[in-house]
Amino acid sequence: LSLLRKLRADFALDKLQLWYQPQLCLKSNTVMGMEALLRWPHQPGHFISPAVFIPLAEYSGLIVDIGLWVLEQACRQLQQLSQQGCSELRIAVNVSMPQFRSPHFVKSVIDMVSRYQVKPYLLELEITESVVMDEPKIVIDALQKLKNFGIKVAIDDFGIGFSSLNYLQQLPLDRIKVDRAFVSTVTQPGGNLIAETIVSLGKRIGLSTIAEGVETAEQLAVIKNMGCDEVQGFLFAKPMPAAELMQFLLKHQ
Ligand code: G
Ligand code: G
Ligand code: NA
Ligand code: MN
Repeated sequence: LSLLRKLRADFALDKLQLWYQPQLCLKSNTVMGMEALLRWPHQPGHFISPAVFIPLAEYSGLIVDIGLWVLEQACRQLQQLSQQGCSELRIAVNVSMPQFRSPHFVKSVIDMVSRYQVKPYLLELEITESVVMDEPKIVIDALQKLKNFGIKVAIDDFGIGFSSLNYLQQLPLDRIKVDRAFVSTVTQPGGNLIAETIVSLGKRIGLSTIAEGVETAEQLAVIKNMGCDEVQGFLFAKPMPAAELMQFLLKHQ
C-alpha cells in the first residue's frame, strides 16, 4: 500500500517515464515502430518493475490516469517523430481493463490522436487476453469504435491466456504478438511448434505477426524461416528512453 502511495506521488510529480522498444520488419530489415513501455525510476539507475507496479495501478484504478498520460506521451512522440522525418513509424501502447471500463476512454483516445495530428494507423493498442476475458463486450465495443477511427489493435502475449481462439474471431485485430515464452524455445527440438502454429494461424486469418523476446541470432533464424512478419527483442534493442530513440533510428534506417 505504501508502494501505491509512492507511485501516486511520483506520477503526480511527473516521474514516470515512457521508454521505447523497436519492432523490425524481417523482410525489409527496417524499424516499423516501437512498443511504449512504462518505467518507474526509484533510486538513481534503479527501476521498479512494471510487473510489480502495473498490477497495483490496475487494482487501485490509478492506471486510468497513468494510461491517459502514456497515450498522450505516445501521441506527442508520434508528432515529434513525424516532424523529424519519421512520418510512418508507429507506436504500440499497452492498455489495461480499467481503462476500457473508464467513461469516455474511446473519446479521449480519439481526441488525443486528433489533437496531436497523429495518423490514426500509427497508434496501436496492445491488449492481453486477460483484458478481453474480464468483460468481452465492453472491450470489443470500444476496440470496434477505435478501429473504425483507424487505430490498430494487437493481441499481446498470445497463447498465454485462455480462450485465445474464440477472441481471435471476435476482436477487431490487426496483429498477433507471439509471446516470448514460445520464442525462447524455438531452437529446442519441438520447441518451435507452437510459435510456428501461431504464425501460420495469423497468416491464414490475415493478421500480421510479431515475435516478442527474440534474444539470439539462432532464434531469429528460426523465426524468420517461419514467415513471421516482425520481431522485437533484446537482439535488436532493449527498451530505451525517448532521448535515445532518434539516435537509434538514424543508425537503423
Ligand atoms: O517492460 P517490462 O517487460 O518490464 O514490462 C512488463 C509488463 O508491464 C509489460 O509486459 C506490460 O504488459 C506492462 N506494461 C508496461 N508498460 C505499460 C503501460 O504503459 N501500460 C500498461 N497497462 N501496462 C504496461
Ligand atoms: O508483456 P509485454 O509483452 O508487454 O512485455 C514486454 C516486455 O518484454 C518489455 O517490457 C521488455 O522489457 C521485455 N522484453 C522485450 N524484449 C525482450 C527480450 O528479448 N528478452 C526478455 N527477456 N524480455 C524482453
Ligand atoms: Na505489450
Ligand atoms: Mn507481450
